[in-house]
Amino acid sequence: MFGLTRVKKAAALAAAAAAAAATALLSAPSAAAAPQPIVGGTTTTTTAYPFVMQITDASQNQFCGGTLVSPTKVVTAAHCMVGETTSSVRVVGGRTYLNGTNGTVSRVSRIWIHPSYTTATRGEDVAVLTLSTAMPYATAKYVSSTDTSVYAAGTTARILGWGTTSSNGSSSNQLRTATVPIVSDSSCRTSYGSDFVANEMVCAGYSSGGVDTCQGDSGGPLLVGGVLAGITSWGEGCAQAGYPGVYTRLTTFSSLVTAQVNS
Ligand code: 4AZ
Repeated sequence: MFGLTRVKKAAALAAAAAAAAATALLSAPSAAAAPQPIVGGTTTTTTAYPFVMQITDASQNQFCGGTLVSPTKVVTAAHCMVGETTSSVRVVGGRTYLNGTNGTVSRVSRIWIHPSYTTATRGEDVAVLTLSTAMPYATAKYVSSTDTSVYAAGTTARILGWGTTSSNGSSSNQLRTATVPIVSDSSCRTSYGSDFVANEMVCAGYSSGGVDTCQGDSGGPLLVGGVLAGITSWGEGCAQAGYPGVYTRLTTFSSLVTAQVNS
């Protein structure tokens, strides 16, 4: 079994004891690992990507990302919602910086978690939040069930988030983005063995590593051609050579998401 970093970077992580306990369970970075930029790309803004939402606790501490797909519906990862309730989470739109106070804060009136979800490595890592307050931001399109060509190996995908910029590092105050190539299912199976479930997941990253999502990016978007095609889910560490990031394969869940968006 791999030491998979797939905990959400909860505000609880700030609690030293909890962090220490969690760290012990997570993948140990190789000795003297160089800083591994997630999203090794560049800073960006919610003006450029208005559908990228912060998922926060009630004190507006970000712990996951999400994607606005209708004014009142946000797609995120199921693993981000474990232990959460409609009163414990908020969705914040239009806020580029973690320490900002601008944008729109909404409460959540309903949390739908895929009914078969157990753990990220089993798949079904998808959730849909219903917002109490409509977001005044442009929404993202998401793939339909037949759009499977977006996962052709080598296709350029875009990742976004406020997650840590190295394994067990600190979060980025500013939203970041990078592009990574989609990895073939066979190659991802070689990396992850039976934890990689091809009809539920898709991998993206360079074989040499260096660019990836990381803790706190979970739930956020993987875009192909500007369309939501994946949800940041899990991986062995962050940006490690031979271990691409693993994303929820949204085509598989597209109809279920649509049912939630229309409900
Ligand atoms: C996380 O814990 C996480 N390198 C997200 C993505 C990846 C690893 C961990 C992929 O939120």
